[in-house]
Amino acid sequence: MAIGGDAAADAAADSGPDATPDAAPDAAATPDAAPIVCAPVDDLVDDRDGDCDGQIDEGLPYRAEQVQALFDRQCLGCHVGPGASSDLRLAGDFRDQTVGVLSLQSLQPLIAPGDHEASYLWHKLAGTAARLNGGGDRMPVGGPYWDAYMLDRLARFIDALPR
Ligand SMILES: [Ca+2]
Repeated sequence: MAIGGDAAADAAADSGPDATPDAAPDAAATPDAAPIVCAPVDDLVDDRDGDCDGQIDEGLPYRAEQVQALFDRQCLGCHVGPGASSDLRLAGDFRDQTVGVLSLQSLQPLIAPGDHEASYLWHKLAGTAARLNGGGDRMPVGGPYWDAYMLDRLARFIDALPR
């Protein structure tokens, strides 16, 4: 029977001399692999996780194009074109439509250059819009929401904008 034959073959393979020593060649190969070099700190905005902690360029400001790429991916479902939600458009260069521009929800600047705490857009992403007399849903609506690492990088970008 085929079933019996397979079982016998499996048993032979499991108990054969090659069953267990397979790990040895992999272990021997490890020293030849390219070494992973982790710096003590991730202190360059280079889009790499320089200190191997799972976060890219943490503690450093986003570049404008990185913010735009996030907005393009997460916000343009609603914030684009003539019918844009809250009359906020984020396509193209978001800075043209946010820096020093008042939010219709709170009449606070969407981005107050040099001051993320006064920036309504930052609070909408952080879920703290009520602090600036705003409200509505945390953005992006339905999530995934920006985590503390991303919010910190956006805060640093805003804080670095000339007042
Ligand atoms: Ca890192």
